[in-house]
Amino acid sequence: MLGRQDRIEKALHAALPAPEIAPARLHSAMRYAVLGGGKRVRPLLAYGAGELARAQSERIDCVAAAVEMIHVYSLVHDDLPAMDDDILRRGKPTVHVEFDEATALLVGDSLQSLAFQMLSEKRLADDARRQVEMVELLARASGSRGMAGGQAIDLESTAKTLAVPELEFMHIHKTGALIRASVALGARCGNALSDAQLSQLDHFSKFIGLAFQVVDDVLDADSSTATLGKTAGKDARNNKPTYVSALGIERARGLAVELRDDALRALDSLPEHGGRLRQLADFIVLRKF
Ligand code: GRG
Repeated sequence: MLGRQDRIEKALHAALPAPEIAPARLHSAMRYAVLGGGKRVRPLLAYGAGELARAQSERIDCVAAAVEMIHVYSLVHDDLPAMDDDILRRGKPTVHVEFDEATALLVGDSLQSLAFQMLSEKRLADDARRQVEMVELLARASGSRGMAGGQAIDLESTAKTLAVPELEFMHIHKTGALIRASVALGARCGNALSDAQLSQLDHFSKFIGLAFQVVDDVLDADSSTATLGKTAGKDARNNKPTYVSALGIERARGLAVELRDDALRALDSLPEHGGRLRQLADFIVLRKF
């Protein structure tokens, strides 16, 4: 039996059009962006939640691939000159550097469409209405009231000082919404969790999503480009408000641990006390890249 990491790679491989299929350059660029890199945190969260809900692995595969595609689309667009203007991602030249800007735009667009195709072409929930809810959930998490909206706030906040509640609002949208959706979608592939347990899972994902961002800010401030596989120290150079600029690095580190502990408490009433999600929470806070 394949482990979760292998299942994710296999599902992504299978879902992406082969590089020789026309338009070959676009398909090659999509595969370049998605395959061979990335921690796959969102797919792993979907597996963790799906396993608690006793979902069939084939169903979780589709959700896991869908959330990773939305994530990669956001990275490819974020790296463009019009946004964060970066040349390195996952240890490789960014898509617009390796290909060109127009191709990078189309890669993002196509990955976003493919994510929704993954959520709708096979049966992922016993109840068809629940599957439509899943499609809606990912649409809301990705759009202007979710990730894209958070990115808009981020772009507007350059050179501003944000207080911690304002930073929280930005990141609940920009980074948190997709992390929350990954857990919610995984859980909805199965039937074993009650509404109360789903709501505990949602609490977990909200807090671990914020912890993820706090750690991202700390790593940007105190890691090297080689370790991160993306340009380090950009937040300070670009005058971006972060948890490190608001709190200092030590308090930001402490906040990440507090958020992780809050997230873990929400798992206590779940089967196996949250199973793999506990280890993922630790990975998110203790990671070095
Ligand atoms: C362009 C619509 C649009 C949104 C962009 C998520 C995002 C919004 C931009 C990414 C830039 C960024 C540094 C966000 C902060 C946290 C984050 C999402 C980091 C990257 O995620 P990881 O660490 O990356 O999971 P890997 O490469 O491991 O998948």
